Amino acid sequence: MPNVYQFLNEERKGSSMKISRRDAVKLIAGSIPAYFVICALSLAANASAGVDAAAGTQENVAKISLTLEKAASIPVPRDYLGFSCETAQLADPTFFDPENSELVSLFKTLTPEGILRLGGNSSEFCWWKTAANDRPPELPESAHREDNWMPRSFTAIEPIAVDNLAGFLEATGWKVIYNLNLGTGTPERDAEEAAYVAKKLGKRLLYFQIGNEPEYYRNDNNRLRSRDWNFDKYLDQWMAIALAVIARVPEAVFGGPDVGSSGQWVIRFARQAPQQLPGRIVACSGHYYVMGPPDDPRSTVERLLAPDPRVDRDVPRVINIARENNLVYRMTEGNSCYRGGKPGVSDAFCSALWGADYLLKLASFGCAGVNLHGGGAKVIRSALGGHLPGEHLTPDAAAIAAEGSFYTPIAGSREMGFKARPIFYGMKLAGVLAGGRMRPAHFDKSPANASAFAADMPDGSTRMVLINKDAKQKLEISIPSAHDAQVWRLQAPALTAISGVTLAGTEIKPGETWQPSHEENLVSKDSRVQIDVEPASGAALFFNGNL
Ligand code: BDP
Repeated sequence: MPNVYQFLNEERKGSSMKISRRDAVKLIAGSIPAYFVICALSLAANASAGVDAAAGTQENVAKISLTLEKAASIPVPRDYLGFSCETAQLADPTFFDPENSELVSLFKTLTPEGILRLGGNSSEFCWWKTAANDRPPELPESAHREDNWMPRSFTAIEPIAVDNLAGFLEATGWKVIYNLNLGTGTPERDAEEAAYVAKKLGKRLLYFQIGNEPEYYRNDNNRLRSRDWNFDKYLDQWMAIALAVIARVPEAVFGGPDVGSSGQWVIRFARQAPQQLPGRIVACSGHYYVMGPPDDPRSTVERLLAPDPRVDRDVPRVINIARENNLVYRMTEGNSCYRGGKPGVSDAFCSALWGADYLLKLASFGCAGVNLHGGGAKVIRSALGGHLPGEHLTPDAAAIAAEGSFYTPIAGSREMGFKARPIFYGMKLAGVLAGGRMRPAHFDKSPANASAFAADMPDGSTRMVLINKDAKQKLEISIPSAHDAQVWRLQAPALTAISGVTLAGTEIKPGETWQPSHEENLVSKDSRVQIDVEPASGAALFFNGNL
């Protein structure tokens, strides 16, 4: 079979920068050639139908019309949205706890049926502790190295954390994807943990995964395995743990390989794992960060919002590979900028527009769901070997980090209270299409940096999400519709605003039921509706019927 799916590995050869392998992968994973940014900017200029260059006015308006394809196609699962958190978050059993009412309410506000994925680097350094005299495994030599970006110590997870997690999931209506430890785990210990988790969580356990970003184990800043680590060795070790888990949990099912970026590993996993364990593999999974690290000057607002050809090219391929093997594909981890996110970008309103667009683009490709990574700065810092490079970048960065990692959708703690960061709003906007079937939407001309997604909903109505990522260009969009529509706006004072974000006029607050306070009504005239979408804003349209 020709290698149609090269993903990153070919490109990596072209990198001449002196950086570690994992950095190389992540940099490439995030690199959008300047060429594309320039294209986007010039498209912006060209599509500005309203710019009156001769008169020299500043008005920048694109008048465009939108068409919807007739047939609804790809379903968007109701549990499409999700968060990803470090397993080490379970070290505090009062975090995912039904008594943690603010967190419960924020999860419910995002969606009544989400998926929490527990994993990340820390999952490789968590150990299952059931008795006071249990001792952690021996720390690998690599954990003492300064150049290592993996945890430096072990974190104990105790059964009480899983008991509370069960209550938390019950209270929120969510399910969990639970990563077991491959890096430093053993079949016996993992099976013991899995047995307890499966028994306590029951139907709220979606599936287990084994290992986090396993293709990086041989890299200099990881070193969980030696240089000769490869997929065959991985699959052998993965199987040994899976079989031990199955022996204790007869109904256990799995997702994998939860790679950082290697498409090749996804392909091999999709083909080989189900052959060895028929009926046990239910999902393929991987991660995606747009850019990073935060101290790379190329990690910018502009780049986050620019078209991302890598997503367009690679994600459909990986979803098809999964599908060919009767599996779904879930993006189990990722966000705007790896290594904890970047202040002023990952925590700013631009991330909301990126997030809504990214989530819906992946849905339109047939992705089963997306989990955006986050959590407290302390947990993320220790998952990164004690580093959080973003916290020294701006004068306010340390104060922001005191509330949460820069990319986290939910910041805070039980002591200080929780809050929804801007990206949470983008996720919620995307969520209006969950449960529907996507209808491909096309603009008649390419506006600067905008997108439109639509879905037919189970009640027979059509919904649409419009996202204008351009900072200057307003869109005047004409949509064929015999039905009126209600509109929710996603707005903020600026792309870089870290507060003042509203959806349908309302801020999302923990402990309060979020409700739209400002719904506009679009009236259909001559079988069309017109909507203006301001620069740097989004909108959800709820039509009163099927388009
Ligand atoms: C991912 C790891 C996660 C980190 C994240 C990051 O799985 O634990 O927190 O990178 O770099 O690769 O922020």
